[in-house]
Formats: sequence, structure tokens, C-alpha cells
Amino acid sequence: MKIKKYVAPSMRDALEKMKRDLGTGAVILGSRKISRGGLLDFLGREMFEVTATTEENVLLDRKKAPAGGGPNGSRISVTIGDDGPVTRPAAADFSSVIKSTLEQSGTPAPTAGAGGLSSGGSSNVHLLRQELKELKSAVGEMAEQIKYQKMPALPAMLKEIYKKLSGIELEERTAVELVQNLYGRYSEKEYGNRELVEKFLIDEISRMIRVVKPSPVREKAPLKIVFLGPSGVGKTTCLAKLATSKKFYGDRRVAMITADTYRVAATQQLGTFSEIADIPMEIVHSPRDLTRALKHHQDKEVILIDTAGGSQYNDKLISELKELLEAADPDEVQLVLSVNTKPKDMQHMIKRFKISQSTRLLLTKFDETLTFGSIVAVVRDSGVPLSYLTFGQEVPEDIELADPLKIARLVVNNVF
Ligand SMILES: Nc1nc2c(ncn2[C@@H]2O[C@H](COP(=O)(O)OP(=O)(O)OP(=O)(O)O)[C@@H](O)[C@H]2O)c(=O)[nH]1
Ligand SMILES: [Mg+2]
Repeated sequence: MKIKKYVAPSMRDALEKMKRDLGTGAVILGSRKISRGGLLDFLGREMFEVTATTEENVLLDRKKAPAGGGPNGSRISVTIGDDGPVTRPAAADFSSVIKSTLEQSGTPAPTAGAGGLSSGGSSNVHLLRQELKELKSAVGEMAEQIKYQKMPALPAMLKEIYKKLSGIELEERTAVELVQNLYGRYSEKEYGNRELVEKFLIDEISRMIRVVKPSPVREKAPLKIVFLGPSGVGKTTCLAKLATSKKFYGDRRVAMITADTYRVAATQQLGTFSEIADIPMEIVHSPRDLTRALKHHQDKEVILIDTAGGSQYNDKLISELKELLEAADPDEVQLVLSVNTKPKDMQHMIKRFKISQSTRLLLTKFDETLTFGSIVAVVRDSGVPLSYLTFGQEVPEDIELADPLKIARLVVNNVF
């Protein structure tokens, strides 16, 4: 009997190959996972092998073989239709097929009575069970492989880069996209060039990050900026940094307003800073209070408004923030988030706290983490532009404008 083997990075690919070659009348004789080194190896994963023949071959073989089969004359074959593998009664004596497969592959066929194959009923049931078990595991492997379908068998150098990108917590989708683009754009020799790859990755990642410049300070009406977000992320510190930094509003006529009256320490924190920096500060308890305070500071160039931090799941906080924003009618809403936060939580925080069209992301605590890959997808998917980054507790030094190239370099620096 003519038996063929199909090897591919996934079970589905191996089955596809077989289908293309043998058509829908293909009969699977066996399947297994194998390890292959070198270039065929996909990201260090195993390959899959399907051994198959055609139904015609099986029938031919059967004609040659002595009559027999299971107790009910039932025999099993697995054929591939358009909907994938199906088991059905067929005209093949499976044990003889297995025997001849083993003979062809040089493995001695087990003898009947030694726990091996026989034409007896119980061993057929055993075979059937075993085959079902293998099919079950093959389907599981296929599912496992589906997420890698988009990737071709990769040259070793690209595999290394992919692994490194995953190591810096870049979301899988982004890592795959980058490696695919690298693979598509350059020759093997070129993507072996470290500098070229580094530049490519920095350029690509920087294009994924959208930033926004600060709104210009106006002559007639003060620029109003609200800071909001989860607790402890650095909202008040950011406000203080922007109020005093000469790069930002340090030379402007600034007023500070805090609506964070939940914690006594919060008003004290800004109060102390107000005294040291000699910047006027107001405490407001309601949206109406806020309107009054804003009127009072009409002569200022910039008004910075602090709010209470809290959980994104706190509906009361979110609705109070909405009311404050209505009263403030701000030019900018700085949604402050720490880069230490888990990407999934970050995504949810953005969804909940993005209650204004003027929302921008202010990312803090870059000094407290080593890998920045995870923020790329969060920022990209959020559709909210980045405004500032902070990288320490020092006021006013540790803040700067968000720069896509700088962020991309931070991300990629951990790759090389
Ligand atoms: N390492 C580091 N610490 C920071 C940074 N920004 C702020 N912090 C610190 O984070 C802590 C909390 O800062 P706050 O400004 O009080 O945070 P907040 O968001 O106003 O907190 P709540 O008002 O309680 O919600 C303080 O110890 C800050 O010094 C940063 O970029 N890096
Ligand atoms: Mg605060």
C-alpha cells in the first residue's frame, strides 16, 4: 500500500497538505507530534505529522488481504471531508493498515496476544478507543496551533526577535505583527543586522503611539485642566509638577483647585505645596463651588483642578466626576494612570474614566518598571492620545511631554 506522510507546524496544516495531495478520499493512518530542529521548527514548537493513504489504496489492499474484520465485520477508517476529520465505518481492515504502516516505517508489528493488534473484537475496540483518544488530542493540538496560523515557519533569527518581544510583555498580536512585517520587508541577511532591526522596531512601535501637544495658553480666558484617575497613581504630584515646571506652567499665572475632600490629607498635601510654591489654592465641595472658584480665578492663565482618586468600579465617584467636568468645562482632562498597572485593568480604567472628549493619558511611574511592552497595545487600542510621562517623585523635574520615539526606544531597549 502506498503510504504518505505530511509534516507541518500545526495539525491543521498537515491535514490541509494531505487533503490537497490525496483529496477528500484520504484515509488517515496515524498522527503524531514530532520535534524538529533547525529552520522548520516554528518558534521552538513541535511539528505535526499525519500518515495517510487513499481509500482506493485501502480497497486494493483489502482485496489482497484475507477476509476478516471485527466480530460484526465492522472496520474503521478516518476520512477527511470538507468539514474536517470524521470517523465512519469503511471498507478497510484497520489493523492490517496499521500493520503495513508499521512495516513500512521499519517498526516491527506487535503480535496478537501480547497486548498488540489482532483481528479479534476486543482489540478492535481497543484500537478504536486509542484512535479516538488520538483524534481528541489532535483536535486539542489543532486548537492550540490556530493562534499561530498567521505565522509562517520562521527563520531562527526572527524566532529570537519574537521571543524577545514577548519577553518585554508586548502583546502577542503586536509582536506577531512586528515580526511578520520584518519578515515581509527584509531579506534573511538584512534582519540578521541588529541595527537595522532595532531601527525598524523603534519606527514601527513609535507609529503605534499617538500623542497630543498641550493646549496653548490663551490671553483672555484661563486654560482649565482636570486631573482624574484611580487612587495613588500620582494625580496631585503631576498637578504640582506642571504648576511649577518652567517647561510648562511655572512662569504662568496659575491657580490650583482641589475637589478631593474625601481625605483630609489630600487637601493638606496640596495646601503645603501651595504655601511652598506660593500658588493660590481653593478647596471645593461641589460642582457649584467649583463654578464659583473658577470665576474667582478668571484672571489666571492656567487653572489646575485635582480630583479624588478611586476605583473605576465606583459608580458614585464616576458620576461625581461627570458633574465636576460639566461645571469645569475643561480644555484638557488628564486621565492619570500608572504604567505598573496590569494591561487588562488599564484598558478597563480607560473605558470607565474616559468621560470627556478632551481626555488624554498621562502615564506615571516609568521609573518603577523595567518592561514597557504592555502599554503599547493599551495605548494603541484606547484611541486616547498620550500627553505626559512621569518617571520619579521629584517636583517639578520628573515629568516630560510624551514622545512616541522615546517610548518606542524604552520598549525596544529591553529587546537588545
Ligand atoms: N516612583 C514614582 N512615584 C511617583 C510618581 N508620580 C507620583 N509618585 C508617587 O506616588 C505617590 C502618590 O502620589 P499622589 O500624587 O498623591 O497620587 P494621587 O493619584 O494624587 O493619589 P490619591 O489622591 O490618593 O488618589 C506619592 O508618593 C508620589 O510621590 C512617579 O512618576 N514615580
Ligand atoms: Mg491626590
